[in-house]
Amino acid sequence: MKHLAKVLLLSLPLHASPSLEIRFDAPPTGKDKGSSTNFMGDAATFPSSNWESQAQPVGNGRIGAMVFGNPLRERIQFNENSLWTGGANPSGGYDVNEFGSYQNFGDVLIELNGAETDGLTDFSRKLDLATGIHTTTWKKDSVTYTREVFASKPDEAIVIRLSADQPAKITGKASLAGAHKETTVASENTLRISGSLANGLRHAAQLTAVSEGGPATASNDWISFSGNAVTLVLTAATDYALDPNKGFRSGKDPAVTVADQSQKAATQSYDKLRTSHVADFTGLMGRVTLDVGNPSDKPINQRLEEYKKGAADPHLEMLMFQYGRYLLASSSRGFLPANLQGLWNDSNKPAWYADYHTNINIQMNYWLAEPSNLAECARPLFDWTVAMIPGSREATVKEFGEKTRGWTMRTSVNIYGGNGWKWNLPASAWLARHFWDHYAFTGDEKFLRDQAWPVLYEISQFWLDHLIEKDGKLLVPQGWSPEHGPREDGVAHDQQIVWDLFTNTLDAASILREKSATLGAIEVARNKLLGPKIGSWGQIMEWTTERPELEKSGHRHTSHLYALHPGNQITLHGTPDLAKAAAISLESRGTSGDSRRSWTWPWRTAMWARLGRPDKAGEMIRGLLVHNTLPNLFTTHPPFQIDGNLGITAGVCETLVQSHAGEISILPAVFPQWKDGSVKGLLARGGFEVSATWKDGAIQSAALTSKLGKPAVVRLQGNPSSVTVSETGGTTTKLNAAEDGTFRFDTKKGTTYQLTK
Ligand code: FUC
Repeated sequence: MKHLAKVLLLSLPLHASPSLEIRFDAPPTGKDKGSSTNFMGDAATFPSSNWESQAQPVGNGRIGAMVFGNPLRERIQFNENSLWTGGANPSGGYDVNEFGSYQNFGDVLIELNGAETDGLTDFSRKLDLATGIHTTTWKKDSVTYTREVFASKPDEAIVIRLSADQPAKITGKASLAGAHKETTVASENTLRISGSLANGLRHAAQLTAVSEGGPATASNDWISFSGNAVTLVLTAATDYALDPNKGFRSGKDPAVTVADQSQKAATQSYDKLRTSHVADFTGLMGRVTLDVGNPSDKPINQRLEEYKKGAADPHLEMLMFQYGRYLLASSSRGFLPANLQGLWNDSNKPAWYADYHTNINIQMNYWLAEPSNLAECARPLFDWTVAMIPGSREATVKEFGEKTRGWTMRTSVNIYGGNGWKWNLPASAWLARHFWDHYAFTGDEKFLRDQAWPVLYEISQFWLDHLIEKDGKLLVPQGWSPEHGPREDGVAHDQQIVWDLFTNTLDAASILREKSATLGAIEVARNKLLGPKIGSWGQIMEWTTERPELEKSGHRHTSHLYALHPGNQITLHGTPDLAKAAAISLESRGTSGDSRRSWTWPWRTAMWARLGRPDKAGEMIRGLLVHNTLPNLFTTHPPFQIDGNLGITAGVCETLVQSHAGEISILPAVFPQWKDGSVKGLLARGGFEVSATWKDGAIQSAALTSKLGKPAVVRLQGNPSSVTVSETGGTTTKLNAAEDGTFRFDTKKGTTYQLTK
């Protein structure tokens, strides 16, 4: 017992949970680039400064807003993630009218107390990632004012609250302006907009003001209010349904939907709305704690500037990790998945239409979901993929002939089953990995049978029919190492993805006890696939022919290393020669030019982590912050692209816990700049929750909670020869490492095991 107490003590975090606030101490600066918001009437006097780099996002997975944090003339730009033009796009082109584009919804503008900024002091605006609440505060004439904004999932509304620390100080007005020239209709304390897009998609939004200690009255484009405090409830919806059988329409009038939602939310007290939201949001964010030291007291823009000049700021890197979790939890919950901008978009023609890109971006958006303990946030990816199958199948059959089995996708996909731009043949197989991984992490056999299996099996059939044989090997024909080099047979990227698909399908079949001639054929084909090849300068060959001028060109994609990450055909301990070659290839891409993109650094963070190179992984997160991060910590391609934010969280997960190689590797590549730290709540395949502490970069303790009762195979940083395993409320055992350096022990469901050297 005494021993156990000591072990538990060691496993506690070094500090209390670190702050997760992203704080500025000045209102937004700079000018917007390309915003399509149509400010209306006298709203033109409102500042619209730097949407992509200064405003801060809140979201409930379906509706979201960018909060600028201007004290007296505030702009809150909002979105709903199904507000899309376009449709089935039968031509397969990438024309904005046919393929469509994600749209801006509109703005809420708020003017307070005559908007006289003279004498305003003590300003701050901050987003708290722990609670999902944005707060702006300032002082004027000895009164402290506070504005809070959050997007509530339980109440399906964006809630804005203005209050002061003295009575009768809140006087102002608010407007609701749509981005599609909607007319605002005012009645009582409410403003309404509604309309339909060229494709017939209907949309509506409603803003209701509840004032305390005074009236709130709407007329023309504004609601005027005065009193002690005011709560503004914003609801927004479309008549989209994520269901091809319904023609992607719900049949419900969105004006009725938003009125109902508004009625439900606006009749509750602000405290109640806030309490439900905080309980819901902390339920997600609170699952993982990462502590690498306390923050400096400086505002975020200054910290980032100093970091870019070379200052160390482990807490800033930790914030990037939690920001990715925050952004997924805010953009992907039970409806459409996170698009190229998550769900935040101020333009009616955003870059790449803010669509779903299938050759890295949508996949990277979801790498973090399982390991960073947000499995339910992956649900929208599965639902969207399944809903896109009929449209994608039709496009696939049109391209490959009537007899085609299975389906795949082009590079761009919308929300109506519409595929656009060039074919990306391994797209569907890459998405299938996510279905498999959800099972691998959760052990959910029902999901494996009902949802993952049909996807894996059908896409495997597509590939059985499409491989060609050359010199006794099976090759993917006419592939492309995205978006690099020529189309030809046997491109490494495609070979590796098809290997991954076949392997996962066979593993799924054995769990589900499926047997068939097709499965036999898949096994034969998998074993005949041309595998990764090492080239003349020690690299993984990207094509079957060497093309050093391309391989060393610094291209952004690292597609030929799919087998290293997210795949697992190449592993550090399982295939050391290929791992060495992968390191040479990765190094040869360099870190300048095209290698500096939102999503390049996260992928390379994950890859270096899998290669057991904390030094290199640490350089990658630094590169992301130095070259591709904006002051509000959005990552930029440019422009803003969310894959970098969501991806870096996955990259960090790989430095702390890996589970892709049949073992749980704990602290395999902790950034050297994170000297002392602790992590709690990451997930590993096989149903384990993992925590660990380290000091001077060296592991101190680790803990594993077994959710499924499966045997544990654990590798600890530094490969100690023995370890003490203490079962909570049970026995303590000393274990010696197996020949491969791992520790193996049986676990009981729901039990925690403390590991100490
Ligand atoms: C892929 C990438 C680009 C960009 C675009 C949205 O095509 O090659 O870099 O991220 O998606």
